[in-house]
Amino acid sequence: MTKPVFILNGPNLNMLGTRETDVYGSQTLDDIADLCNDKAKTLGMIVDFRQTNDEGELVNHVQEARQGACAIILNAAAYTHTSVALHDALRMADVPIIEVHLSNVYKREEFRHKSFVSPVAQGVICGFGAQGYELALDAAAKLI
Ligand code: CA2
Repeated sequence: MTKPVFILNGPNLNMLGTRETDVYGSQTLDDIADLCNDKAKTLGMIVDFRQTNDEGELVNHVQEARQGACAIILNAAAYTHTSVALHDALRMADVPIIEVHLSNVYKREEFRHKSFVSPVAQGVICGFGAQGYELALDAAAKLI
């Protein structure tokens, strides 16, 4: 059976659409999950869409992807900028990794310019809002 693409979302992304809509857009995370499922169908892919506020759980999801996924699309949110544990897990993942951010982190505070994900990612998509997830699925389809 074909393995799914894991789409992993980090802390506070469950709050999307409720505040800071000027930065992150008005779509909820459920809306983005629907968008990803629709896009995946057009590409003949299956998506396993997850969100956690817990760093350890995010690491567990990345470890699970090693056997259980064909690629990882990752918006690690704030853990992008802080997590060596996540970086180490991603180094071991052995599947293509595409980093996504809704906002253009390079137009924002300097602490958002550092990513522990980018050095182990195939590529980075940021600043295109929810569409970034669709672009990442296009990229994943080409990579696998
Ligand atoms: O732009 C992105 O996708 C980010 O990964 C979002 C993170 C931020 O820490 C990264 O620097 C860039 C924050 C996600 C928090 O989401 C919220 C949603 C609604 C209200 C408040 C925060």
